[in-house]
Amino acid sequence: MIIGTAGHIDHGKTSLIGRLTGRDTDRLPEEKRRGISIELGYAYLSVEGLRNSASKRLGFIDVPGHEKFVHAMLSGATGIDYALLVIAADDGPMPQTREHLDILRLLGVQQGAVVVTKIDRVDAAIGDQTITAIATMVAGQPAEHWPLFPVSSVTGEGISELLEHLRIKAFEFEHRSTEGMFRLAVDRAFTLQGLGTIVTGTAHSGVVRVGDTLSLMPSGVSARVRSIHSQDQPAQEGCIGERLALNLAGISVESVCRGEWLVGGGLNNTSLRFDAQLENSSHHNRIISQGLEIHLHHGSSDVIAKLYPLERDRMESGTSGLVHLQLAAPLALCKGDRFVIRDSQARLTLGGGSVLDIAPPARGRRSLGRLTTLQALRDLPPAAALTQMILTAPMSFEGLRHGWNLQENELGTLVTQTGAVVAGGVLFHPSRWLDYRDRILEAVDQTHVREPEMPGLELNRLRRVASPQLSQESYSELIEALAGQGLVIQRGVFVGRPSHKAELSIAEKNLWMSIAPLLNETPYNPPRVRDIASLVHIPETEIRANLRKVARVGEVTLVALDHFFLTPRVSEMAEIVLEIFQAHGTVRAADFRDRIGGGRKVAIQILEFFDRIGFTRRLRDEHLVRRSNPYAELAPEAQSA
Ligand SMILES: Nc1nc2c(ncn2[C@@H]2O[C@H](COP(=O)(O)OP(=O)(O)OP(=O)(O)O)[C@@H](O)[C@H]2O)c(=O)[nH]1
Ligand SMILES: [Mg+2]
Repeated sequence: MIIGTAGHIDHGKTSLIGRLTGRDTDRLPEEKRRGISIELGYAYLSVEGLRNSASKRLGFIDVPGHEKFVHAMLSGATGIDYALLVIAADDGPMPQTREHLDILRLLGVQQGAVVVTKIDRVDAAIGDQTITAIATMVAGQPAEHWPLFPVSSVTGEGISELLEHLRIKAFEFEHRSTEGMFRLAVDRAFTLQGLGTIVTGTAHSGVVRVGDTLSLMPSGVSARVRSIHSQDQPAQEGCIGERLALNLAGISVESVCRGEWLVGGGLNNTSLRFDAQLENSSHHNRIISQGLEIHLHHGSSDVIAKLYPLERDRMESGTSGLVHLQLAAPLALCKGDRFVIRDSQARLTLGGGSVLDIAPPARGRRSLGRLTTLQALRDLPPAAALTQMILTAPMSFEGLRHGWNLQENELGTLVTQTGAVVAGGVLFHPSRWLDYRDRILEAVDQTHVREPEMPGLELNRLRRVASPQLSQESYSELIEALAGQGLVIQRGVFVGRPSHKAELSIAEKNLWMSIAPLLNETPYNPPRVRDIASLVHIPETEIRANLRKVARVGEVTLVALDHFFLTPRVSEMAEIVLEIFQAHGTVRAADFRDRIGGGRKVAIQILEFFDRIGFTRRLRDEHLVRRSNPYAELAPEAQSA
């Protein structure tokens, strides 16, 4: 359990920790000289369990109370389990008492105790006044239910009662779930002789073990865990709710900064913008308008950000709502993370909130669908929220894993609960998936009516027509799924309906067998229907009918009017086009003709065919290979639109 202090300057936080743990956490000469805390202080204490149960380690984080060091208090207070709100009996609640209390609430710290210090300095009447003032201050807040301990760090009065209370709390304390990948908010990095780089911080999720590889976020530098101190004692592993010191191999102390995160499991969750639920604190009467610049405190970091209320144009003080934030520097964020905002001069705590989505869409941020999604993310349990989210837009598996910090098995369970269709690493709402399916089938059916001699619609043209928003991978999986269900069939680079198929009779097959060698003789300029008719002495209409049927089977392709090519030869010509494109960055009819022989007119007709099926696109007199094209496996590197 990690216990953090909070409270106004000089109210006795450091003295209290000293009295509880025997350790003076003000280490800096400047702290000694000025008699105030500047940096965070850390101390630990073992407490014995009842009967034979093992002892537990309490970790204390002592924060400075000075108004100039609220940023330090903020980085110390994120991730604590239990707060000690320290108030001097002679002073009563002061500005930073209120501000720290506010911060604790905004960071979601639910548990704690109020400690009234310096009782040796006041008489009973003053003590009572202070207690009344405290009661007024905490009314309506989580702290309203916290126990109160009057103590003196000078005489020791009340200290043992407080200690006993913390001991009981430590054993009652429900260990937070170790779900998710390991995340530690870095607060210090230093070197130890003979050991190398040591990084300390509070673990916010998951478990880390000796030998694990962690990455530093947002920089992405990776390091191996050589050894672990958990709550100041050697350990094989460390987990959420513990103060950890990690000895890291493969990373220099200079490359680690306070405010960064050490994460496990390849978690990659940095973002420059996110959507959140925000509370605009009622204390300062500040209105949050579009684009308001603020300091954003998240974990142990502090970045400049701009705020954009989403539901209204302005957020009055004392209200809560959905907001979009744009950051001046990337942060490693996860859904559910708490943050606090302060004004641009870093003088006032304006409010705080929790992260809902670390990858908001570029457009339609304030659309009804989007707001409904954000409300679901805020109000509903994970599976229901995710279902709503993918109803508005498909979501990538990886985006979900990183944005929500989920381990593989957690991800699997969640996705199963939503009933989402997973294709190409993307989650689709089942009803959206059916929409895509219907659009594809409709486009294929229409093509069969319009162009009965074609085996179907070229793969990528179909994508552009029916489902342009789908990624290539998701689309391929969708086509595969439809093929698996017998709803479509792939014939070469064409997608058609299985029913759109001609059965060749014996006589038709025989005729085709006699035509095929003719087409193969001059493969890149085969005879047209009329030429074939005169070569084999069979009426033109019969030859045309035969080749149309063969085209439906996919063995020939109708490239131009009455001009059928053997399908494998068309693929070869596509390859030639691609070679020219890769060599020259463009394809001209003359170059293509030089490669395939024959006349210029035929070369142009073939290139026009490639334009039509979506392999190339025309730009004035030239042709460019499309990036996603039916022969894409030939051209993973092809550049073009
Ligand atoms: N008489 C008396 N003096 C106390 C008590 N607790 C703290 N003090 C004195 O109050 C002064 C401030 O105490 P600190 O513990 O440094 O206060 P702090 O809250 O840590 O101050 P910052 O870290 O600067 O915010 C010191 O001179 C302490 O000796 C107490 O219970 N009784
Ligand atoms: Mg102090």
